[in-house]
Amino acid sequence: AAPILLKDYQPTPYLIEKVDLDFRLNPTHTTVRSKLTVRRREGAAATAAIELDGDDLKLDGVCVDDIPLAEEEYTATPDRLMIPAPAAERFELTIDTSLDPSKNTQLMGLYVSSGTFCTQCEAEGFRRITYFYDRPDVLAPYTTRMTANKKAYPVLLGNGNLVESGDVTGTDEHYAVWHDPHPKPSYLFALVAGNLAHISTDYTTSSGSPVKLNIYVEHGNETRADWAMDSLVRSMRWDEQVFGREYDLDVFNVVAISDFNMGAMENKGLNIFNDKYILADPDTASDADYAGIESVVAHEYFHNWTGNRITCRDWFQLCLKEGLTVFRDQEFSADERSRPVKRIADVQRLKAAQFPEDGGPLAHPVRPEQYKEINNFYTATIYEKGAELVRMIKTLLGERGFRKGMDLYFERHDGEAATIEDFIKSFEDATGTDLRHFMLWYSQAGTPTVTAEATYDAQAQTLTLTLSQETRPTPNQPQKKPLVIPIRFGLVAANGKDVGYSKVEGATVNADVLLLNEAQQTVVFHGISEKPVPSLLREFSAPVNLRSNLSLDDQLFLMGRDSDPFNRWQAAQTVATRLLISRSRGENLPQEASFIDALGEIAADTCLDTAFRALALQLPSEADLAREIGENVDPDAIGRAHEDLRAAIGQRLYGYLRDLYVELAPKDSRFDPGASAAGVRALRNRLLGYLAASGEAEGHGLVKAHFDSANNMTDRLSALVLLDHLNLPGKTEALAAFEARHKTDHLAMDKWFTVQATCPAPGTLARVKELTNHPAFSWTNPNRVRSVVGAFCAGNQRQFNAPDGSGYDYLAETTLQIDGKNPQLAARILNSFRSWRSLEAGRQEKAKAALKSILDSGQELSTDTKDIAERCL
Ligand code: BAL
Ligand code: ZN
Repeated sequence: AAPILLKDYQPTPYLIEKVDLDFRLNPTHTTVRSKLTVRRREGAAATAAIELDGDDLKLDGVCVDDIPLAEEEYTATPDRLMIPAPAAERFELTIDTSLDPSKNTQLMGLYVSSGTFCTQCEAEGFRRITYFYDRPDVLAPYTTRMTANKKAYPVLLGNGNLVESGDVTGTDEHYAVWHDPHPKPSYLFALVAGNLAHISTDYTTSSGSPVKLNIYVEHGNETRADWAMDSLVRSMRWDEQVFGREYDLDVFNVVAISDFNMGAMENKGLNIFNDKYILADPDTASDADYAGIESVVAHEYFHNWTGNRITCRDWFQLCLKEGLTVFRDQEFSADERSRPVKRIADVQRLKAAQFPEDGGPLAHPVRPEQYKEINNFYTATIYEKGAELVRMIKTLLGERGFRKGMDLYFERHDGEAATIEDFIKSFEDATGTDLRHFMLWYSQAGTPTVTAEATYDAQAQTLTLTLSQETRPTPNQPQKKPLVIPIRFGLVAANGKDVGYSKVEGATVNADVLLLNEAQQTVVFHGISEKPVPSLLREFSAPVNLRSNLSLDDQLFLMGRDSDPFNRWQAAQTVATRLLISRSRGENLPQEASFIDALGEIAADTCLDTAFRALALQLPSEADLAREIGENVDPDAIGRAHEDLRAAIGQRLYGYLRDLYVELAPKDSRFDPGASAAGVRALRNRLLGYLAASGEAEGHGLVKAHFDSANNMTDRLSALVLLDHLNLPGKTEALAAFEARHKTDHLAMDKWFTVQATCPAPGTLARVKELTNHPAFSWTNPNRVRSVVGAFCAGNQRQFNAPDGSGYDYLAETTLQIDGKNPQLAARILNSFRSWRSLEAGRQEKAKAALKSILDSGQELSTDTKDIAERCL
């Protein structure tokens, strides 16, 4: 199929003024009557056809102004309904369709999950319910009537406010009518019908409007929704305080569903969540889960303004809502927790998920210019890099300028479907700043590499920074231009303080932000009386790779002394990366002992946030190292180097880390999910990791004791990973104990699956295949598939990349197996091939053959899977 192009955008010839939907819900035979008030757009030709999208639809009838159309008056296929030239300028179009939600395994449109009817319409799921202009620029108010069996489906939820409900006399059915007054595109439509329990809270907005907040879960899970509710209330307050945005309906409903392709969905007034991002209690959810719930609940809530009230003109603008909303949820979590720790976590995620995408065959701009399958563009580039661009705008304009720009954006575009140009123009107009050059970040793919060389001239008292930038070619973009790169910096003196300077030449510098906007710039700082160590890209002020001529000793200095916590962490990562890469090549660098001692100092530094200490003690992952090496990668050599350095750290610091581990033991058994208590658990588990890696029998014993005494999932899971991945005594009993404890809880069992699927030891693939026969596993549940197959392919560098190609063949086979049922899920796991070209030649050949086998299988592929396989090759 031909790709869809941004430059081809055309508004529809007709507008939809009003949508009235009537659902008669039945698992195998649901009928939908859609009444649309249609008006020809001003300026559109009177002869213009109305052409609506469908997907796999069965049409039962079509009327114009209540008069059935004769067959020759329209054409209908499962994917399209066309009325050649409607006679009137304004008319009511009634469309009847029927569906079998029980057979909907794609989890797009209307489907049934554990007996509950639910919907997923973004991006193009509404067209699987009824024929419609299923595109984000057609906005209308919706009224939804639902009728269903009262006993099986006592809860009936729709968008907006409930206007009417009652029993259908003489039947065992009841009905509810919901009205959403805010015009919205079809992708924000939702309904839920099921037998669900709920928890409620009364919220009052800062201007005094009451809102009922409800979270719906399966019966018995009510208390596990408390943290999500707490997160929701805090998010609502934060958006009022930080962005001046209030909620706008009488009720806000959230529903947890167990079969869900995405993390969650921001449908207007009726958010639907993957239950992984709602359910939490200390026994089944880790600290990472608590943090994840907090940020996803906030993210979906924040979409109410950035996504719903102001939506996207077309799917090319997806980052307009996603990048911006990720930025907003990151800021929320930073305010609720530790800002530097949150920034480090966000950068880790960006580098782990987005940098490899940007450096491989799936690279695309933050605002793509073409796509074949929009589902494949819910990517780390749109989301995480998109958020980085918003962050850079804030860095360039400052706090006040940023807020002024956001206010203007809300004022100008509320109720509209907007573009990136509209967004940027709001900042330009609000602050008088020219952001034309900045727009290149939206259209140019690839991660720039910034190179910095510092030279100090003692006599002239100058520090010269020679900066350059380069972005490698990406698919369809052979030539790259220089970008505007804000580099936050400090020049660190021996005492750890930033030195001042009298003047600077060669770049615009605003406070501590230097602008690199050419391919090369030489920047001279004058009046510098002692040789400083430049600390560049503080707070990770731009999504770039930084290479500098700082020595390992300079980096060790920054690791211990930089006033910017992010760069202290980054310096530790840079040193560890160099040590590990050298080890993977068979060399040990002399600075290793100093590095390990510096880690020991950070571990014990009680002036630092405990969560920060835990992060600073974490070595770059094997995947991080593969990305840094970039070509001819041998995952086994990296894995060995990683194991060896962890063992070296454990051995050199053993007694010291053990004492600290004991000292940090919890004083009582109460569980506190807050950031500070989670930070202590993170540090203690990190220390345990080194004690385990040391090879000391005592350390191994501590791991088993940690597992046995754990009163929360974070500790239990950390110990289980060590027992399993290091093959420590007690591993088999621990795996069995975990399984016995959690066998009825699918989310906890996902963790048990993932621990085993990510074990770096040989034999894991056979174990993965066995796990897919476990009673708790299901090929139709996306969370289960991701916890086994996804975890193995994306989270097990050594075994997925086994030199015999067995991991690649397994991914190809499972992709084909899943594709017929759930194309989105199949395409998503197939993304694990995205870095195959950076591997050594033998593995490259095997990966390429596996990818080709998907295209040559003879099986009819979904557009989702075909698109990823073709682009990867
Ligand atoms: N809009 C899809 C789910 C999310 O990003 O919130
Ligand atoms: Zn989102």
